[in-house]
Amino acid sequence: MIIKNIKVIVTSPGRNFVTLKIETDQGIYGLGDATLNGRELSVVSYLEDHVIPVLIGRDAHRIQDIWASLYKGAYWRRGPVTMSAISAVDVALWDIKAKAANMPLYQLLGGASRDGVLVYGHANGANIAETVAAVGSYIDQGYKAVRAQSGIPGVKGSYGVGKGTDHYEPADSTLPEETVWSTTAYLNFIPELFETLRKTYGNEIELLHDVHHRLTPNEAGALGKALEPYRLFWMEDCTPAENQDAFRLVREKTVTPLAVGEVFNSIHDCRRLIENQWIDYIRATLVHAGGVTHLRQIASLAELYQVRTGFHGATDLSPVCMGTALNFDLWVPNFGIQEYMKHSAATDEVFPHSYTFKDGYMHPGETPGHGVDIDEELAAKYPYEPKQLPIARLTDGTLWNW
Ligand code: EZ4
Ligand code: CO
Repeated sequence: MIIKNIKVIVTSPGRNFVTLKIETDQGIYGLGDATLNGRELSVVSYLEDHVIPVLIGRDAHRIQDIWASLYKGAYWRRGPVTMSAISAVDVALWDIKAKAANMPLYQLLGGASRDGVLVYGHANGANIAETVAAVGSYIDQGYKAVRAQSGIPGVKGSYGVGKGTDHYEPADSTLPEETVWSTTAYLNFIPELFETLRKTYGNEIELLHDVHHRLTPNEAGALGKALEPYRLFWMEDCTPAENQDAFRLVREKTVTPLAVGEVFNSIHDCRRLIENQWIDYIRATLVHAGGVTHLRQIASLAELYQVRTGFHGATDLSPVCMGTALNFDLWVPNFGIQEYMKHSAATDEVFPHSYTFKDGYMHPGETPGHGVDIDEELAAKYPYEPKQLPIARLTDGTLWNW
């Protein structure tokens, strides 16, 4: 099966998405997600200028060889732009292979290991009362796991808090929005949020929290310890992970489970974290960490060390990524949980898909491939809108980690 034509489709049905469409001489096509939030057009250029010309005329079935040639053949290895481009190609080729086999992707990977994929939703509010109510609304919708984020009194623009009744969408301004961060205010505040949630909803519901890289290892250890009575499912991205050894310091101080990796793009970003069992969940995703081919390798390494998957699934990862992730999740032996933020109605219309949600679990559906398509005519009606992610400064003006 020969690769005949490849297109990069940029569309913004409420937010920006980059989609790669690979067409073959046999009429079968595959889709891959290439969205890198706030840096979308750099991946478009990488694909159009450097990747597509190399792929035309190649055998679409040779996924492993194409992966290796894009990874090794560029000479310049890894990095989010390169790896997002490789991921998009890889996912599109797995979509093609599964369609050619007339099977949903999870069947090709090895079949279902479970009946459904446990997902967690995003609850947020400006204060504890609002966040508690938001968690309740997820429980009412059937969710078994909910991430809780709250505004902190006196701190402008806390991570994870929506504006008005909107879902939280951080990349909402042309130039980076400035937010403020106070570690002291945060650490004084957060335990009360989870204490209230446990008092209100009991111990059965799984609760998660995203620190979004704001703490030092020592502070993260202290927070993990303070949250132990409320039995979190995980504490996410508690400190930056460029220095993987930082997690040893956190691990020594708390038994609160640790998740990290939504910004990782390679197995080398998490090898030490996994081999030393410093984390419980790996969040590297199909769209940013090399597609099915590379994530399979990361998941297999993690399985040896009882580290489970917990893929990133925010709305800046397109339905193409979500559908692929759900196929992967249904199969992967060491599955933990999948993040799920519902896309807008406009996004769902541009990307018709077979995945469904019921009683806290999702299923990728039985459509051959990953089960997600694109309506190109509709996509064309939503032109690209330049948007960047916010930055965070300490109260004295020092630039901090967002
Ligand atoms: O901030 O996807 O766990 N989810 C997250 C997300 C990220 C965005 C960045 O593009 O941390 O909300
Ligand atoms: Co996160």
